[in-house]
Amino acid sequence: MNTQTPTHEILDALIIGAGFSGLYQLYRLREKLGLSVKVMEAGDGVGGTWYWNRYPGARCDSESHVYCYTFSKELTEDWNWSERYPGPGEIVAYLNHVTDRFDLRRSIEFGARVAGARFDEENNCWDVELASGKHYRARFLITAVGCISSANIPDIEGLDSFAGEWFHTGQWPHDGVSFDGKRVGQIGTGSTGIQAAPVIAETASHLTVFQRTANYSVPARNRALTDEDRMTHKRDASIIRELTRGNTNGHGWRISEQNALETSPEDRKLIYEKAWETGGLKFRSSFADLLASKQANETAASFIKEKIRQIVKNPETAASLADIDHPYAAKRPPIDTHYFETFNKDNVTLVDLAKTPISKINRDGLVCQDIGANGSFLEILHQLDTIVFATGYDAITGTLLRMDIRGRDELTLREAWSSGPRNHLGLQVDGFPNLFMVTGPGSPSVLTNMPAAIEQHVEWISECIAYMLEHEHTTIESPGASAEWWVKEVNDAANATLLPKVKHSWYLGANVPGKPRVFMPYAGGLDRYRDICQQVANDSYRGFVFDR
Ligand code: NA7
Repeated sequence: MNTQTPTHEILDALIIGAGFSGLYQLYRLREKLGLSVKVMEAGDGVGGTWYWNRYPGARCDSESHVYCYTFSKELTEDWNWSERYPGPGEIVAYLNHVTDRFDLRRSIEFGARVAGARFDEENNCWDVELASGKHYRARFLITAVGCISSANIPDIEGLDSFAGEWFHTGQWPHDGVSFDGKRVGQIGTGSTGIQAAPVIAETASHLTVFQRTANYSVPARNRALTDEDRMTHKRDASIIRELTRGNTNGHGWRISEQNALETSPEDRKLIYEKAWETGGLKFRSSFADLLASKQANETAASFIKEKIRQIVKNPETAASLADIDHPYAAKRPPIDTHYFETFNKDNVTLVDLAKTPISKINRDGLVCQDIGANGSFLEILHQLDTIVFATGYDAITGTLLRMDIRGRDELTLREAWSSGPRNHLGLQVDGFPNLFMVTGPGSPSVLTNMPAAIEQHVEWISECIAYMLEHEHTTIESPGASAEWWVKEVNDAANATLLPKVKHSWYLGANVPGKPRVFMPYAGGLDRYRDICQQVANDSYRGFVFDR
């Protein structure tokens, strides 16, 4: 990073990112604490993840009435969601509404990509450098960069030689992509691929879905909301708020207290059928023991696999789609609109990469390898006009580590996390004073309905800064021992579940070659996490050190 003396503004706080986290953090620090704050946003508009993710079929998996802020009654009153699950257009419109309602835009610099930040030990402030070369100085630096904003584009030989077009779902052109009459290849069958395939198949002349790992999915059952739905959500807003704050997952429901293994097979089937009809992520809350016991999980897994075999008419395709190698919901469980039904269309083919792995891309398309009966390799060319990479993200740490962040003694975040992310409560890293992370690694983040986790983090950080102002503290940081304790808590929480028991999962960083294989989110539940953070604050920020 260029260390030229910064000449620009000196702020109380600089926030990176203008999505759900950054906007609320700006509001809390500027409006409630009266601080001088600026948000640096790489995009040309607000929205964060949703600003970039405009791929076909993109839709939030949280229900709209909980995928929103709860801090302002007036805001809840004056916004009307149109569907059970909001799409990117509506979420971005909501965030623009919030931005204007609270006059936030004047504190946001758009097209401002942060290249790096260095802690100036002499002046106890952060020197932040933008890609443009511009500098800012700020006492507090808050990353609000989201968890899935760095695209993971696999390094497949020959991509440069491909004569057609290719796109990653997380960097989708804002003016759309036409698939009319095109032979489209989609790589990836995570939440994104499962949403995209049915929509791409509507207009493509042919869609080939390349599946590396078969995946579970439950129908989303999206629908238009009625006036009555909206009235109920507004009337019950405070009850819903308490519910999302007081449960493990931040959604608007509780996990059943009943165990699958203590329920008769007949009753269990009825419960799963009902959950399948209701649709959505709530399916995973059908029983208390689904993520704790392999045997219990197997009951949900085999129910869904049976549904796949019933829906998909071609037995070979059905077998590949249902050949799932991990426990249900041990990876992020997708929800869909006619995903499995899509494979009954004449213009859709599944390629099972477990049988014929990708070997390269050439001018004409994607080449897979088949092993002949005599052990010889055969090449199969899938001719394509367009390739869609629905291959996910360098999640949770990727965006943080792409910036050159340096703490005390020029220690880079990349060095500090060379064996995986280490921090205290998912909020602060040893050696990086006055740097806070919203929904970073070690916090419940992606295991929850994100706005619920975001509000908790933003409120905790804001209260911590208010405490520092009141007590005239200049810096706050967390010593290594605190990180050691918290990393153990994070590992223990994950190991009490089936979550680490998968081959490729972005929760584990295992989807990105070379990334340390460490379970990153805190799996102990948002309610428990909230309590721990509150106890730490009540105890004068136990485990943190002021004015070292
Ligand atoms: P995911 O869940 O990481 O899914 C990525 C998919 O791409 C998954 O099926 C991967 O297979 C596949 N993939 C990744 N790399 C390759 C290569 N090299 N070859 C073939 N297939 C590959 O990302 P999503 O965008 O779907 O979802 C991310 C989150 O966004 C989601 O959970 C929601 O929170 C919203 P794998 O399973 O790793 O074998």
